[in-house]
Amino acid sequence: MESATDTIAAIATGSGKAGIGVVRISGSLVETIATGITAKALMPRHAHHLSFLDEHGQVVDEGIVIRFVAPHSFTGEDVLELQGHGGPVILDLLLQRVLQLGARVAKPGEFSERAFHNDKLDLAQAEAISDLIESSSVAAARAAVRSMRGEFSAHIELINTELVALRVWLEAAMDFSEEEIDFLAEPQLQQRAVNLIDQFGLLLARAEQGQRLRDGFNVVIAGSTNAGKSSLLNQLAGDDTAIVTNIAGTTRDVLQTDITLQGVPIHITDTAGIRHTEDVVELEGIRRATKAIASADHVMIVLDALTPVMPELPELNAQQVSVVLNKSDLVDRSTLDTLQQQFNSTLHVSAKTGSNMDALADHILKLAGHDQQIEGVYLSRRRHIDAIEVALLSTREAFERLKVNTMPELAAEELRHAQQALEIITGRFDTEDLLGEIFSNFCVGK
Ligand SMILES: Nc1nc2c(ncn2[C@@H]2O[C@H](COP(=O)(O)OP(=O)(O)OP(=O)(O)O)[C@@H](O)[C@H]2O)c(=O)[nH]1
Ligand SMILES: [Mg+2]
Repeated sequence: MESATDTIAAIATGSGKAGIGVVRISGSLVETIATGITAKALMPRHAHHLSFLDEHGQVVDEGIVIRFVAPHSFTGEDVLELQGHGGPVILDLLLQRVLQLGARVAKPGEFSERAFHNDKLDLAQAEAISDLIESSSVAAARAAVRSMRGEFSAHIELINTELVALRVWLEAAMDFSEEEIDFLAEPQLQQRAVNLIDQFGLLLARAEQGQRLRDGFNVVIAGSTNAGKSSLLNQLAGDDTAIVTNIAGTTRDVLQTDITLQGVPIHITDTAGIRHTEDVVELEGIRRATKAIASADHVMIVLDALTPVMPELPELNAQQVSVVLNKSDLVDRSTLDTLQQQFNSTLHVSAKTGSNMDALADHILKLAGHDQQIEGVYLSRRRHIDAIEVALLSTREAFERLKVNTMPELAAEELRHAQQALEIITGRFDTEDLLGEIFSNFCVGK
């Protein structure tokens, strides 16, 4: 295993040509490398405009050099930033020179991983850096910044502090009391229990909203042939992604397109129309459609308002399905109303005229659980939500036990369990096996 103090280097700016490119170096050899490249003594945290020299003293490039001295740097180690010209060849030359002076190429996310190990940021903050770089909408970027700056972690910490305080109180009460105590009879404790569950609710709402902004929502459009599924996909995407014809059975492949609605990435999948057929290609299309339906977050069944036929779909629960009537331009209002009732349809649209598409977008956002009213969203990952849910469940369990006054030691244990679940998010507890997976998904130089 490499020592944590070996020196790593990477081109920290994106590939391709740009005005400026940065080579970043972190580790114990920073001072040697800085001297080797600039032949100057560098004042920490000062921008020096200098020549970058190769091993023969020839100028490779010139630019700004900044040296950070441990622990006052991003990684918490000695760090050097060489800001040269942003061409791939020149940056590679500079990197090679740095490697020659003893550094090795950094692995993806290794700078952030070092920052985590040196307590410069916790795991949720480190993940937020990667999510900020990857964010696909303004809303996602804003939420990522919030998490990166530690607001998500601070909220977790607030809850954790209360969990610890409750545990301490409980343990002390158990130790010092001879007779049975009615824990929740303590009015103050009852209020604290309510507040804590409220805080959990707020944390979960903000994190779930953030997870949607990060991971998006998968909608599969399904229905009988010719209902207008591909036309609807095209309307939503605003282009001609899918082939549309009046021949039933046009779509055979599963076709996915990504759109963004109010900052939420929506992955929309168009599928082959479902009907009885002998056509081998079409049958394969229907098999693929069925597979896509099974893995969807939501299945939007499209019905042709003129000839509505409910397709035969695999078993799905009611929350996962909604019915949209298409071709509203072909039937009158009262027919639409009747059909809406008959098929329990949420809304009607016309993929041809574009009528009611705003309502469809709202409908999808609602299905995705997007709530514009939620403020202070934290960009989060599935693992965060899972951990919060586990912690909330344990906390509820603890209060239930106290309510019926059985085995307060088990309630204390539940609270400890809740605390540990939350600490997995910030990386304070038992995350060794997670770290490799998390940091390897970062880009190089971060
Ligand atoms: N009048 C009208 N025609 C529509 C509307 N939506 C789709 N169509 C027409 O209906 C026909 C079928 O449309 P598609 O989008 O290919 O239907 P589909 O459900 O994808 O069909 P398959 O891929 O065969 O399952 C085409 O001729 C479309 O132009 C609509 O809202 N109004
Ligand atoms: Mg189609």
